[in-house]
Amino acid sequence: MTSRILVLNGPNLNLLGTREPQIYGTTTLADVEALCADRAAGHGLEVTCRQSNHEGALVDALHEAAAAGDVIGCVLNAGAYTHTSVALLDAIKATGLPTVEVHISNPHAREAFRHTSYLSPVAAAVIAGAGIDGYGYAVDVLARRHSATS
Ligand code: CA2
Repeated sequence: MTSRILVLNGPNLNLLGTREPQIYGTTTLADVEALCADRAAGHGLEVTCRQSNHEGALVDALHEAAAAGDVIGCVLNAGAYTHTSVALLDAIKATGLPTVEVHISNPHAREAFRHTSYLSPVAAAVIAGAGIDGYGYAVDVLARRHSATS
């Protein structure tokens, strides 16, 4: 069975490529998911991609991935929930799923309320400000980590 990475995107990221291109670029979410699939394939891995605007659905996606048994980690852009969600923090911790936190923009160069991440303390790595490329780097981190531990 081929191991998988969960690529999980949070609120409003379904709008990628259609609004605020000066901040988030012109690449669509489908393009991002294809990028992750290509990158994962280069490591002999597959991806499962999910996006939700609802906090509980994101928590459920993490639980389901951890229960599946073949998911080696999660690439997570939790969007604005990054800055608010104890529930996602707890889900990452509780599932033990290695999670790479990704941000397209650099939240530290933006408004003060974006400078705090509830997720970073439990993330395996944090990649911010690299644009869409950050998703590919996150797949690399999980793949290398998996091959080093298996
Ligand atoms: O830079 C990132 O990737 C963020 O996670 C994006 C979140 C923001 O709340 C975080 O502070 C940083 C917002 C996602 C909104 O996505 C949109 C995409 C296209 C158009 C409008 C919003």
